Amino acid sequence: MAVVGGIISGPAIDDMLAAQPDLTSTPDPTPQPSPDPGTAPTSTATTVPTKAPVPTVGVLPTSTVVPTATPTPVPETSIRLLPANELSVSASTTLPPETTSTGEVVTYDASNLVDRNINTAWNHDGEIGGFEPIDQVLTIIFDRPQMVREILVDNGYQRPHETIELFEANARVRTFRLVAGGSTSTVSVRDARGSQAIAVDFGGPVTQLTMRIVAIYPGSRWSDLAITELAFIVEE
Ligand SMILES: [Ca+2]
Repeated sequence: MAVVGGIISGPAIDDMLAAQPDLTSTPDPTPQPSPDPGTAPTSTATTVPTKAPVPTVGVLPTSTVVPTATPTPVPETSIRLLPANELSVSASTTLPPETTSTGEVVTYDASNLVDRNINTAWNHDGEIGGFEPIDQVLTIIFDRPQMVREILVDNGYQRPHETIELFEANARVRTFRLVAGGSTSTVSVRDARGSQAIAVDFGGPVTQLTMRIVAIYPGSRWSDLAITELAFIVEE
């Protein structure tokens, strides 16, 4: 090969040029993988976003711990039968003592109402003094203010007797009017032997209670009205 005037010529040059790759040709594109006909196309559906929770205004979340208020101590109360030595009782009239054919002296004092003895009774003075049983009054004084919840009544003369039914022979209380602590109430008493409880509410502790007889069950033989026992259930 000869170089003339810096120009390379000759057939060999033409051959070399022919051997050069054609840089102006477009290369084959990189083959793309064919889609696999057995594969399901990926879903192009748009996912709907979950609705964001809307906070509730004014309502505490359930997880919020509300502090518990300190409980106020409740005073303990107890119910008891008031002992007879913590009260006194008096009556508007009392049948005088009597002596039986066997020589027994029988009294009818108001204190018989609270002696816890079923064989003794208070009698109003109807047979001898001639007083009507209506409007007779029993007055109970408590040694100190008492919250009275019940009055226990043994109505009539409940003493057993060999020949006379003293219960039916004497009058019994049918209705009391109670006055205590500024309150007035009317309570019914059953015409029955034994003890019966009468619920009462005087609105607070009281030191005095009056029990006025306003209705009766008449006696079959005598006009005296009898009551065997009174007792008081109080709350403290
Ligand atoms: Ca008695």
